[in-house]
Amino acid sequence: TLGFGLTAQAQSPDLSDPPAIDGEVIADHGSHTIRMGLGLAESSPQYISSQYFADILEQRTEGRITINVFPNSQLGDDVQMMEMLQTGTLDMTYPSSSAATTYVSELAAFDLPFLLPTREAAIAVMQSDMAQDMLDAFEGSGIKALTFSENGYRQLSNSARPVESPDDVAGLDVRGLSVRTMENPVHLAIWEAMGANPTPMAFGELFSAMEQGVVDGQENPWSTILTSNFHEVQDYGTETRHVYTPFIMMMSQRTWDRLDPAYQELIQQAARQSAQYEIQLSAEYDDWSRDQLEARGMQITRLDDDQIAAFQEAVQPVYETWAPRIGEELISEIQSIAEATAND
Ligand code: 2Q2
Repeated sequence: TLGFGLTAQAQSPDLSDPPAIDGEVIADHGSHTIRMGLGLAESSPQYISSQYFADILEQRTEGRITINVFPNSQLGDDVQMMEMLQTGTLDMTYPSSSAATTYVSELAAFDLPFLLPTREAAIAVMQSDMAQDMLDAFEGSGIKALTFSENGYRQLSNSARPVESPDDVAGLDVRGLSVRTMENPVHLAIWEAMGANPTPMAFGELFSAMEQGVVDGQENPWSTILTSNFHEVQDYGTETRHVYTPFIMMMSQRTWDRLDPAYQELIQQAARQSAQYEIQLSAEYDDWSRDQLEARGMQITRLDDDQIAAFQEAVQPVYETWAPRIGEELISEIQSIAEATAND
């Protein structure tokens, strides 16, 4: 790798092509060059779909709107890039919802463990009116939140030992695993409940922290672990699927306010189209990435229903603490949307 997780192009699964770009060319309302900072590598669904977003805008404005995409946390980490949107020094970024709970506290619902049982349920929730209300709640923060998409189901990796149960996380005769988490209080609570030593850390610092043994492990979707080459410094993986994390594509309010309404409508539409494509890519990447990691030497533990139940039981205290703070009504609305998809 190029260090700090900067990676050469990782090969990718047989990905679906993006939908054809149709729709008329938007009349000339001036030219804009927009800078977009991403945390992940060029081979990630986040980056590939962001290039598709750029292609839609380029084609529908005959090049009058250009999106320059900067991957690999080059421009900063999630928290820093959101602050840069507020000051107008960066135009767009694409963090996990977990990094944005300081702006919209209801987003922490997505951090509750084992809340969303299937991708269909997660998609239904992200496309719900309640989710749109969360995006609208950024109003006044200096950030225009455009759409949700899929970071995905998070999996545990570590360099110390195979993990099949919460006891393996806590380490009965050895110390608990030190696990890097996103800078999010619910994630800290999840790993504390399992007896780990959680360390919040920006994603861009994670590769070198694992390489130097500053932390034993981390948790992210398989495609992030693969495309950021974490398998080079992590020997063990466990298919916990403990949280489903959305991404949020967002723009600086200052940038948004400079755009003609016709451009704003196009950007909102293109964001939704690219998010739909991103979710499809992320789904195609998921199991394939796990199998790639295994083929590259990572020892991956798959969990049966009883083993999953042990993890769910271990993190139950997180609900006791955080459900009242996040809002029981909001959580039960999410659960009813999720259950409705199971009956489809
Ligand atoms: O663990 C993480 O920080 C990641 O899930 C990131 O939130 C995500 O991959 C990107 O937002 C990195 O900037």
